[in-house]
Amino acid sequence: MDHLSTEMIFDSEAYSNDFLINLYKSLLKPRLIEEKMLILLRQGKISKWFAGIGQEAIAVGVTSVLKEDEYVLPMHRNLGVFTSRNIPLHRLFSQWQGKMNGFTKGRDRSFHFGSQEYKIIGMISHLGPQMGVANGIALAHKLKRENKLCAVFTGEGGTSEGDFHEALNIASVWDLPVLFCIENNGYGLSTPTDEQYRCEHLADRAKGYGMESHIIDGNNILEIHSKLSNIAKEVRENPRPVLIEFKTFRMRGHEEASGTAYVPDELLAHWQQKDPIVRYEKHLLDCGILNWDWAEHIKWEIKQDIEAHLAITAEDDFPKFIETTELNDVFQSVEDQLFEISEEKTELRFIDAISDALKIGMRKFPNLILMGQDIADYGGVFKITKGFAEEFGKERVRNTPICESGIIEVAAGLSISGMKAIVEMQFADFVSSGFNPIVNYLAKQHYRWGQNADVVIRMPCGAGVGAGPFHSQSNEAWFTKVAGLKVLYPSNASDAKGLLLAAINDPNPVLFFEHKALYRTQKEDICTGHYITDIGKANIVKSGSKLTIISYGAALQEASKIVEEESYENVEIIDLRTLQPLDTKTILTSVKKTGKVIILTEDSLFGSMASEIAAQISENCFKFLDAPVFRIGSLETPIPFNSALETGYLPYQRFQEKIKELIEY
Ligand SMILES: Cc1ncc(C[n+]2csc(CCOP(=O)(O)OP(=O)(O)O)c2C)c(N)n1
Repeated sequence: MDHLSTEMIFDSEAYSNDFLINLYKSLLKPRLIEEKMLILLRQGKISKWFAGIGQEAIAVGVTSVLKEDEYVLPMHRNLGVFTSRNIPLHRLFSQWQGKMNGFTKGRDRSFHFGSQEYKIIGMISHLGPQMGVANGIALAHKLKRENKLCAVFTGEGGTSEGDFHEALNIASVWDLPVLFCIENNGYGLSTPTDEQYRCEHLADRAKGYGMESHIIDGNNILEIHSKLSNIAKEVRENPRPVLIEFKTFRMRGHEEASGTAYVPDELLAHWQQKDPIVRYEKHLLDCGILNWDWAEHIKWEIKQDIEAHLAITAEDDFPKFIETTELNDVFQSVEDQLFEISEEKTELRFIDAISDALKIGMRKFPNLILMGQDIADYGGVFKITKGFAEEFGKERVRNTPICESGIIEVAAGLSISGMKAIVEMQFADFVSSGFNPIVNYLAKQHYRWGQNADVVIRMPCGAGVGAGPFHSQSNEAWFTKVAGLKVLYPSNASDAKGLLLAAINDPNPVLFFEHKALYRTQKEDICTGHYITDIGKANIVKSGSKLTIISYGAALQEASKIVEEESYENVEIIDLRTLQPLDTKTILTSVKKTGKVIILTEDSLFGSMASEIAAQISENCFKFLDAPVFRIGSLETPIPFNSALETGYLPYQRFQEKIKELIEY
């Protein structure tokens, strides 16, 4: 059917009257709630509203073909998903008003929440990540042999984001059971479809990903239900992704305040005639399945229900600000694990220690999945996972396409499904292509709605190996300032193993920095078997009372070498090991004792860990200081390739000069 035709044919013969009436009720509910919300918006009782009026059939129709224990990942116009899952309305109202009985304790607005109870995983504002997260959930279904699928929504605007393309590609390569549902409603904010994409139908894109697709009239609830029921059944039996483009229209402004002045009147008038509820209601009336009095009664009942639930919400409390509660909810608490610490030791290089930790983690947690480029048979570019595919199988040791964002989103989805994930960045530099899901999805999830993100991201990083601007960065400070991420950066083989095992054990998102120059230069006798190095605890490598050196990673080793070579005595050296959460106590105690401090980082100085630590010392140790706080870092340039340039870029020459100056100060 031409999607601009107003003709709408309902084929209701296959359905019982009860089913058809229930579907009518399910369609009406979000419409009547929205009409009420528009009134509350004008009264200033809710702050924003993204209307889905005219698009209800899609959310209601998609949810109606899913089983109750199958996840659905809706967007900002999909109230029908929430009402179809029978969430008590007062909880939704509380959520929208920022009250305690919502789903986020007033921490996030509108539909930005998830609920394991109702198997709904709500969006983050950035739209696209939803699709990759759906892949993770679907992957968990596949790995657990559950014969389930999940459905995820996007607008046509969201399909222009890289996340869409990465998600479809991954889903196709991995045969993941996901229904990708595009609601093509004509406009992305004010942008019409011809400024958004150039293919005739978005469904046509599926071919490029080797995927099945369908175009469905998004305003015809029965067409949606009948076509999707069949597709869903087939996908459960034969897991694979399917792209569905629903043709529909956004009848109101992007959000209420923005209006529809840019939409031609005739277009609105045309789609008004295709209203999914009015047309379906007319069909039921024409067939004698419904009569006017009954229809009016149904509407009255729903309105009564809405009012009753609004009254409950009126009694609900707004959150009170309690600093410790806010801070404590950023991370899920970590359960202590009991290990049999082995007395036995064996010499391992830094790189082998990491490999050992990964292997132990994989053996201990059968629900742990490794993902990364070339990590399976090839063993990764540093060969850290060599032999893993044979021992653990390729379902758990997964080669990925080159799509950092999409894979980190998969990791988020696995965690939502109760699994654990480690993602290997081929080089830490490439994390910039996966930045959004780390800082906005993984980091904020526990604070927002109490769901942990059990993901470790391994980051082979660092300069000094002649690898130039894109294979050498020490980019830990990109992440240390994001609440909700733990950041680890070991300097030796023993800590590398213990911290990586701690990261695997920790149910929160952890960035694990591995300096490449340490891989084969650091080796020591370390405990065999399972042990943990506590996250958040610095290590005093050398005690002294004259001066404190604070560093981490490869820079720590360089600092120690210089102290030894120059025979500096009575110097205290602190290895931070964990950058976030920072062991401030150890730092301040040392500086109060020595009165002199120099902080060395391989990162360039501006906005670095060194700068943050210097600020904390100035604020807390002012009275104890006998000299200015010295910060030494790399130059404020990209990292050069040529070795003379790289040596000049790195901070060690300047460190040697500055430490002398500080000793003599
Ligand atoms: C990454 C990102 N860029 C921009 C925005 C601002 N924004 C929010 S919704 C929206 C339009 C989305 O259009 P579409 O995906 O078609 O969904 P619709 O609103 O039409 O349902 C825009 C531009 C955003 N939330 N996230």
